[in-house]
Amino acid sequence: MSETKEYKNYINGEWRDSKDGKTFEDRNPANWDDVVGTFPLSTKEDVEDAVRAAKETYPKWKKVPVPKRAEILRRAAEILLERKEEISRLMTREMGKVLKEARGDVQEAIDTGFYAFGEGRRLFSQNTPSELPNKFALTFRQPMGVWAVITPWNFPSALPSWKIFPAILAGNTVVFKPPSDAPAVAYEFVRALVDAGLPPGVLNLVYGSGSVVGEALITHPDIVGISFTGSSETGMRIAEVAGKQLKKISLELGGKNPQIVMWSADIDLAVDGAIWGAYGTTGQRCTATSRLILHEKIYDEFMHKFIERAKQLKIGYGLDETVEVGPVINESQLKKIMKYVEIGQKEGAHLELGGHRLTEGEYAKGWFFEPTVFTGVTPDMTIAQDEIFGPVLSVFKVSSFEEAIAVANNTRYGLSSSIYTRDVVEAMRAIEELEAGITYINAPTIGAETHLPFGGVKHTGNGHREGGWTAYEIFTEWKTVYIDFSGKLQKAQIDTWEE
Ligand code: UN1
Repeated sequence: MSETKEYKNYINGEWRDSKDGKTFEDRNPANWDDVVGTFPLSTKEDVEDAVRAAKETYPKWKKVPVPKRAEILRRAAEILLERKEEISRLMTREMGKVLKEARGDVQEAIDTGFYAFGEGRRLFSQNTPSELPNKFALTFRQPMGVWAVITPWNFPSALPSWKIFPAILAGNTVVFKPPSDAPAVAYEFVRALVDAGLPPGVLNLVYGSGSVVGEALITHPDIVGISFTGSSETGMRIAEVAGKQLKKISLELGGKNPQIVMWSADIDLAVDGAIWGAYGTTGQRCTATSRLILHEKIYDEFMHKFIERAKQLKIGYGLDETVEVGPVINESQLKKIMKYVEIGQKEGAHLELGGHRLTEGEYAKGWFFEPTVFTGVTPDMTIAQDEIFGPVLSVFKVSSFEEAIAVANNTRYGLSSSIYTRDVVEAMRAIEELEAGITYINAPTIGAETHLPFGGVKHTGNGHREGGWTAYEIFTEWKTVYIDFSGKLQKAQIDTWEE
């Protein structure tokens, strides 16, 4: 066990306690006796202060040339790189993902920072011909104002980076509400930007509950846009508020991601992919594989190999480098997973592996749950439809490619998807027919790279894509400019061109 640190909000360039001095604790999910830190339980007034600071800073920040803003982000990414090991260890301690994955999470933020640096000298816009002579028609991107950024605990450094780097590079200012289950890494992320020389007020950090801080933020009249990753319920609440106030929103919500394995697939490769996709990050990714769709011809061979592998997964505290599956995030999430296991059994699915909480020995003080497999799942079952966000996999048996695609698409979500096949026609058809924002061929549903669009169709999102160049679409608005140098009144759509 290591030290417990006292953390503060960051508002207008100052580290501050909450207005009424209240705090909350962040505990290690692998050992609840280990208190990582205490954090301000902020009030509505703290949110007011943060939004005011961001609003006052906005006119100055948007005047800073984009390549100059970008230099600060490059320094922040360099600082994250220097501190990568320390932040990764803190991440494992506060939210349980195994160290190797924690390092990947910090690397995602570093990559996103360097991408943002490059984008600072790009941020391309268009120049297009006018229908009239002696007239230019062109566009450029403008920032929008103060954005609220609300992130989940499962990617404590990657997800803030996906939102905050593009938002501030584009010239917006930000109020950031981090998750209460991974607040210390959020502090490290903000500290990297502060140490890189980000001016006061550009990024403000307010800790606290969703019901107080989150609600005050999303309803604040000076917030122009809300970027959110998390549950569909909260996403719907944000969309409702934004609808009434005409705020811009970018929502990244649930997933129920399928991996299809066809009979021509390399079975060992597909087993590797499914193990990593289903149990990496203890199944707590938006992109986690939660449905496995197996062709009947390879079903027995695949399942035999898969169960053998799943049984051997080493569960424990992720700072031990040999551990492969960490704890789930907290008690309420553990209870939710247990509830779904109960529902699965009641609805007639067969519990093939796992299904229990681990409570003995090294697991006594943590939220550990066995890697779990349900077979005989049909698309109408609750466990086939709801996002469980834990190490629970539902397996379907199908007899054709068409049936595999139909089962895969039978969900309200559409984030990631995968197919293992050596048949090029099946691969090409899957690319076209799978209803998802991301499709992997012969690779698992997890593993998105930061410079490509990331997001989903149907109830997973609202049409935006984070990552790469598309993130900049979210945080900017187009200005269209017409420059007429003909010296006379020219009427579009009416005047015809004559020499
Ligand atoms: C998420 O779960 O919200 O592709 C993000 C992946 C990661 C990102 C996941 N690079 O699984």
